[in-house]
Amino acid sequence: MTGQPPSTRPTPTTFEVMGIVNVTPDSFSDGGRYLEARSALIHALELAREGAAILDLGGESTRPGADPVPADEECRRVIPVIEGLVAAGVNARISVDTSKAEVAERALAAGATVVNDVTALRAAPQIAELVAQAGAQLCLMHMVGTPRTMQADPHYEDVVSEVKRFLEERMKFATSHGVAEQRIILDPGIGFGKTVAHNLELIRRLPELVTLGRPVLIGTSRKSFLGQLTGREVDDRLPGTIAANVLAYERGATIFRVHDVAPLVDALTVAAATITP
Ligand code: HH2
Repeated sequence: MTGQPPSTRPTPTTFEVMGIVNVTPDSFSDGGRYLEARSALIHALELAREGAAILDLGGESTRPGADPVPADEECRRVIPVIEGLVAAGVNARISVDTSKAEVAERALAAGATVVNDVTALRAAPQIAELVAQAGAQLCLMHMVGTPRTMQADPHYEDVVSEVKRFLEERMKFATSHGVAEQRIILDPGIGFGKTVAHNLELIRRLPELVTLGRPVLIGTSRKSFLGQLTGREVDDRLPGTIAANVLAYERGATIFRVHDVAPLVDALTVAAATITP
């Protein structure tokens, strides 16, 4: 996509791109495409070649209204992909996007070193101990309600301070259950129980979340607020995705969860060189 082999790129030191690998039949933008483990594995390896520092494998969709998936089925989807990535010696950290202890445990045993929990340990607090034992990283994300209910009339007095308080409290919970603070990543949860105005305000005031002292991850890729702003369908939201991520980078986010890795690596490389010569 970029016409440049990864070896010729400057090594980015100030940002990490997290490539999304959805092994689900119903994800909002690429559901079904990578359901089969082999095609998910090929896709994940391609994202690593494009410069993804982290590969985020998800076996359950978190789109608004999505149906829950049993742990066994989630494992059946993601574990073979993790095993394949490890066997291939992939040059990226493997993250599992799950809120279930059983899935986290099996993923960590198979070689994942990051657990991305969109419930921030509220669905399965035992994930804290599993992460602590494995010495893995843990992403704690803000969400109001559950994926089934989260977009029903979200309301905040002040979205940024409420998200900040929530993340601070979940970080305390995680560290009091053994997770090392330096292994925690924080995420405001763009699109999870938020209106367009809430999402934009969170990006605009991101420096307030950066003061929590942990890396901030941002997930805007192809999301519906970009569609509402631009009128674009899900497959035509890359320019909006890039704009939102570059601005989030400028405001202190350092990890960017995206479907389109190569264009984001380019955009953030230019942004980084511009900000820090
Ligand atoms: N967004 C989605 C899923 N997981 N995890 C974090 N930490 N931050 C996010 O913003 C985030 C996330 C939703 O996007 P996607 O994976 O493309 O869709 P789906 O959940 O429908 O599979």
